[in-house]
Amino acid sequence: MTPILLPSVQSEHDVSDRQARDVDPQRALFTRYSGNPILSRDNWPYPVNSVFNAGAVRLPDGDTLLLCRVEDRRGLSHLTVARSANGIDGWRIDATPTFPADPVKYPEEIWGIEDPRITYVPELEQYAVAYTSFARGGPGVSLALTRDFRSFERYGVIMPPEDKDAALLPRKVGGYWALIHRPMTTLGAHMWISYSPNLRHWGNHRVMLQARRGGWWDANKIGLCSPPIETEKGWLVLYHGVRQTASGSLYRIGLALFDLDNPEICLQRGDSWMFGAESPYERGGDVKDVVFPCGQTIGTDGDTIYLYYGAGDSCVALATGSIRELLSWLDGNSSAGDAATS
Ligand code: BMA
Repeated sequence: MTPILLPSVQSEHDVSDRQARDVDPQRALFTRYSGNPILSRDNWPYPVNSVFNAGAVRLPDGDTLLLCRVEDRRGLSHLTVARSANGIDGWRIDATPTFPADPVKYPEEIWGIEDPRITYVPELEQYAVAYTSFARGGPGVSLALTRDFRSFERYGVIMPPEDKDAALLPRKVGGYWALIHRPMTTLGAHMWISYSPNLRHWGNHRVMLQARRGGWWDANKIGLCSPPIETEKGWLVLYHGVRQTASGSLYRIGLALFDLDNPEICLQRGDSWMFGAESPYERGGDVKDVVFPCGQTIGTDGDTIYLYYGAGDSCVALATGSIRELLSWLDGNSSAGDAATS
């Protein structure tokens, strides 16, 4: 295995060097793992077309669990668990689909389920998995709870089509559960937040972050990537922006920071994207020029982000970054929230 920068091997000197570094807008904020991609159909224990867009969580026993979107050879997706002791290699993959679509009981899943985002919810002592359920009406948001990623309690569709890119916040805000999601409306493809007393009935829907317009990298469509990261400065949100070009869509990743107590308030939004398709496995694949993170874990130092992302809609790749560096980059490269919506 090629070494990757792990928090345990960093010295105090390294840390102070990083703090002292100037904020350079061209500096790469994420470092790709040199052994990428970490998972693809070649690793899979049964025949599939592709493995990508995985939710991620660090389990109490220290294992990293990826809940991978697996597209079968009909073109329909299901979710399968892969576990690893170091989150990098040695993946143990369930022999059969862990969480298949169940279109008999849940007709909204007739064309499969996609793009899970996992949130551990301490109050419930369970993981909440928000995923895309795909049927004739288009993609919608469904929710399931699990303690062990073996049995799942389905809540069914919680946001009707057309909606996707959803994750639950890990705790209640103002006494209500909060869900970030991306409905398609006549206003455009913006990120919204909605609230619920019981995870079943949702209301108080508000726009949280708008796609920009015109020539911006995140004009046309935006959507949540991995679940928000709670920091002292606010909810740190990675979001994807889509730029339509003559040769297709470019999916790239930007950053925004939202108020901890009122996540509808955008405190900062990066002007430029900070992670885009560069490597062959990102620029090629079934869908070219796509990086699509659905999950991350945080290292034992509380700062290192292990970002798991789908590359080219074909495989899962890993990149590492630093929460502190992302926050400091936002300080030097962002507009105030309001200025960012034009
Ligand atoms: C989005 C989602 C993702 C996919 C991406 C690029 O709309 O459907 O699942 O990775 O497009 O194709």
